[in-house]
Amino acid sequence: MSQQQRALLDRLTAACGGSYPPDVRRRYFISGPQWAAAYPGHALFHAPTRDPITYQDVIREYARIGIPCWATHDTDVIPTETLLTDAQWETVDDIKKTLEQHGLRCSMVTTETFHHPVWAASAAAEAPEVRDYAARRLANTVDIGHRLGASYAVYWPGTLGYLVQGAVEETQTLRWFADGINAACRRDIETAARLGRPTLQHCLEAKPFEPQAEILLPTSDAMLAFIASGLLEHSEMVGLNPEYLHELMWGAAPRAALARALIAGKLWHFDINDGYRLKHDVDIAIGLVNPLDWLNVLVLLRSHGYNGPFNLDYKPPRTTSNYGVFAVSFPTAVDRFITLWEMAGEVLADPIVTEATNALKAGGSPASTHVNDLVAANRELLSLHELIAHRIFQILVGQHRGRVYSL
Ligand code: XLS
Ligand code: MG
Ligand code: MG
Repeated sequence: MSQQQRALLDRLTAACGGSYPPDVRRRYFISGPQWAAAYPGHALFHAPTRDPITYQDVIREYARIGIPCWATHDTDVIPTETLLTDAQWETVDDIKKTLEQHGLRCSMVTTETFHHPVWAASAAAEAPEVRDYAARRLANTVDIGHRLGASYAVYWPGTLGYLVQGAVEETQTLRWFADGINAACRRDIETAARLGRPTLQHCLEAKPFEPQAEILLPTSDAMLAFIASGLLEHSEMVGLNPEYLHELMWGAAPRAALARALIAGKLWHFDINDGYRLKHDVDIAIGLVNPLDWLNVLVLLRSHGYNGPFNLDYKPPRTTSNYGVFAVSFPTAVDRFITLWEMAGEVLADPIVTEATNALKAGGSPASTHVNDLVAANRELLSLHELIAHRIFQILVGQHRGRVYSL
């Protein structure tokens, strides 16, 4: 039965067409997180629907699909109790070997500071021993990152916030949080110098709600303000890992949030996924909800020469099987990203978009500088805004290549 169903899945996936061979997929700086592929489908109200899988499974399958990079939380691969002991290095070295065997590289490492009971009051808890432990865990992740050849470390602060008000003093907690990042940067400078490697790029990731009701650093903008606050000893080592859906969740225009990170020179890493405004973190795969917005996001990033990772931080839905995770979910997500990225190139090269944009920028040659003449000179030109949006829609659906839909 399940063999037949797999054959059906494979046949229909192939019938969709539009997929890229693994060697083409590998040309893009795409990373696959350990936790995304290994997510078993659990949630507060949901039991898991998939069986556990290992890093060996994930790395092997990513290699087969053509996902060139792998990323992980420390606890995705090493039990909490084993971290910070010599035994952790056995696993790290085995991961290194597995990555090499399959021709993958580790691009990013991150510390789990939200799931384990020790983080009940966050990594910036009142208790100094918890904060000291957090600093050691963050520094340890830096060392793991160097050992695996990573270039990025990500920090999603998770529980940094509260359910009920009054006990947590925000300014104090933010200072304590900065102490943890400072410890990671200090360790990075030492370790990188010892190994003759460049330091990592440390990237903060915001999420407006979950797993707390109130979050101290809820948006990428809040993270930018935190980086510039003076609390960080090495703010030049710290940038952003925005997540597409995390910005939508608070009602932002993701493209505008990314633009603010770009002008600050802090857009270093990008978690790509999809979902709905003002809803929880559903982590749907890229392009399944907002393909037009995604196309526009990628136009912005391409036009600014963004060359950091595109990290597939989504969760295959609970209805997808273990088999489907690698047969359908990951290859189709990668292919939608590539398609949208290439389409973004088409938008940038499109003669209609280019001519319209240039015409808008040239302005309307007003008869005088009087305000009424400025309005008159631009009146017809400004209809180009809507024309450009129409053209981008056409590119999204392939109509720029002459395809029409009529009876
Ligand atoms: C959770 C975050 C998490 C980070 C890494 O919502 O997206 O997966 O990307 O800890
Ligand atoms: Mg994320
Ligand atoms: Mg998310």
